[in-house]
Amino acid sequence: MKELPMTENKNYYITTPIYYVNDKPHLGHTYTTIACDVLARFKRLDGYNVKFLTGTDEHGLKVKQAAEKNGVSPQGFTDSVSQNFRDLCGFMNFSNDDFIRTTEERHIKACQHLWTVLVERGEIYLDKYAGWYAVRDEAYYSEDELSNGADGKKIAPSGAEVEWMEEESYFFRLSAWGDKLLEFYAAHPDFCLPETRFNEVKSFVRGGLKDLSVSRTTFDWGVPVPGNEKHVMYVWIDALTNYITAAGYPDDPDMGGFWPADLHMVGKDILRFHAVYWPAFLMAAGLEPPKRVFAHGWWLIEGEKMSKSLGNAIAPADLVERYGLDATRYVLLREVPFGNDGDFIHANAVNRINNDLANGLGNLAQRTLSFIYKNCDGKIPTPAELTDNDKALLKKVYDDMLFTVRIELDNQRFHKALETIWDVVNAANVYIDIEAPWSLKKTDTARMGTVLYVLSEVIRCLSIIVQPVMPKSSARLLDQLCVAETERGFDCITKSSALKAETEIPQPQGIFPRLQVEEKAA
Ligand code: ME8
Repeated sequence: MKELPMTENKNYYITTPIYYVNDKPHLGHTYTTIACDVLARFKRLDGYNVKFLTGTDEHGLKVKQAAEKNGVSPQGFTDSVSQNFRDLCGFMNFSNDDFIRTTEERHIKACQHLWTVLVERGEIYLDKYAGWYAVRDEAYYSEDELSNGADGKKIAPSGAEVEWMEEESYFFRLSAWGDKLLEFYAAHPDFCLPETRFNEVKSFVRGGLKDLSVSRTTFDWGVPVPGNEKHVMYVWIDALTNYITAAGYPDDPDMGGFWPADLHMVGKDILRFHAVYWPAFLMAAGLEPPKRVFAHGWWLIEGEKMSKSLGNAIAPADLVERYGLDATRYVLLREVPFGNDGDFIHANAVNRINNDLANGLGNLAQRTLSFIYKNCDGKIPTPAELTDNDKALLKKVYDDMLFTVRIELDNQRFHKALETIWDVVNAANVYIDIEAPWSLKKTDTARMGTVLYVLSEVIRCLSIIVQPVMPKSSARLLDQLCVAETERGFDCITKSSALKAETEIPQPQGIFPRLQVEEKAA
């Protein structure tokens, strides 16, 4: 067994963005949370004390306008839409430890405390703001960032319409933090991934930062500014603070040992807020920035970003109904290199499921366990002496697989982690064809027993390591091998936890159904 990297702190704190409640959750939101769920489950199985946070972002003009459009109060509106996101967690089998809403008392208290600290430290001051504001993005843009829309209206780089706004506003002294941010980036070369996006962040900061308007007076659906209730906080200072609220700020100075967060997972659309503004707010308040921000790519539909405003969104429930929950989770993380944009193509999903799950892992388990069930009295056979071929396959499983997957996942390379696991699946399928237990049945039953034992052991370890991605299917596989619940952690991917020979197994059931060809045409 290769040495595990030593970690001084066995806590792991991972967060999703908190999602706007102006509409139903779609595949894009689901994707981010699946990625976090996989990492949270992986770290738990790897012995970490995990805190996995998701939630909803409920303030701001956009939400207020959506509530008005629906003829309900902002609170009534956010209560019902936030519940959709909470329900999604159950439906997608997310293992989040907390679900935060920015309208909760604990959060309002944390925002107001942070604000007060920033004021006391001279980081926030009152002035006047005039500029082009996009309600859809909840952001101001400078004149040179805008283009002209078809009807002569000015358009932000995101495609949102902007309007001229003038208001008294509090400002955060972001301009004073440029050099300190650059120093922080230099000292933490892995702070932001993928690297290309980190480079964009650095050049944005090098270009010079302006002070940031952090309060609004034009609407009241937000956290009141302490001491000046004409103002509510800018939705991003409110939203970003959720990450420390959930860790226990301000009451617990140690934040339960969960700060700085290990990973904020976000889409590339909101990287600047997380990699520039958030670390600046935190440093200004005397708090540490998070350890990493990963900005993944977008799911596109025919080249356009999938989004609620464009009306082209895929509903997660549709995919789950079509492919099953675990297969959906697998496909989303395997199809597109994590970090890149990807077009969701059903025919590719069907191929992926049939090749990797039905023919790959599913077939490996089904043919091995059915063969044992029929030919070995339903008991895991006792192995005889191992050949070099047996040892080579087991070495991959015990020594190399987890070691490599750990490195890939610590860099959020989900596709590479799965590729590593499927290299073992493929090697085991090659092994079974070469060793041909069905022929050994007639010539050498002792050797047949050894081959089947080695295969069962490989399937046991594969089932353990795929748990984060496919929790339900892997649990069924482990049940079929009679692996106890307490023997499913990554510390059991070792020879010393190997299957006990002569264990009686139940009649095997197929785990990954092959999808019908006609679904390809859909
Ligand atoms: O920005 N592909 O919330 P939001 C992949 N409230 N991921 C996508 C996606 C797509 N087509 N569309 C959305 C907000 N996402 C703020 C965040 S955090 C302190 C505040 C995912 O509801 C992706 O993670 O607009 C993106 O960053 C997030 O949803 C935006 O969610």
